[in-house]
Amino acid sequence: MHTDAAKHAFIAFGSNQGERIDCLKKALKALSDHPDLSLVDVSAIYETAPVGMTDQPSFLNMVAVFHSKLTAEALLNVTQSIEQDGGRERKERWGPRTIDLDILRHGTDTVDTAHLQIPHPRMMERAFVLVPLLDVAHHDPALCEDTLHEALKGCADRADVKRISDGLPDVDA
Ligand code: PH2
Ligand code: MG
Ligand code: MG
Repeated sequence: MHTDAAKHAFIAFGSNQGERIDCLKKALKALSDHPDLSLVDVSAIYETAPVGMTDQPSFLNMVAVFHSKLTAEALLNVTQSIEQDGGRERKERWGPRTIDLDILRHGTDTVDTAHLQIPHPRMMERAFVLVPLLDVAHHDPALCEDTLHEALKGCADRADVKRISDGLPDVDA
């Protein structure tokens, strides 16, 4: 299902299994190729220490912004099918994964159902989300960068987020 007014969709990417860069690339391309999504910008890529379940490999994290003509629910279906195509197996909550795609924001939508919460309920508590989000936050005037910086000060993982590359510009690769 799709609507005509495009919204800014902010999607957080995470990978800590397999060829992590390739997993990010493949998911970015799949989202960009969707007829109702168009890529606006990507953050840099960050290597981050695992949060929550700490006994697992380090992650690569980034955030991408799209113009979305989908509904939030339809976007969730798209991200979940890309996660499945990326070989993700849901074994344990917060465990290792080839690709995790989390919808952070979708325009000014608020959604609170059993399987989808937007804005993402934990986004302000995690430096591995906030640091890449700050790279692209200027695309949405409703996202206040001062608020993000303030939230970042309270994140226990803020020292464990290291910029490793300027992003994945070559979506067609
Ligand atoms: N995702 C999680 C749990 N912990 N830690 C890091 N560093 N990066 C993640 O993307 C991540 C995590 C659950 O989705
Ligand atoms: Mg996640
Ligand atoms: Mg997820």
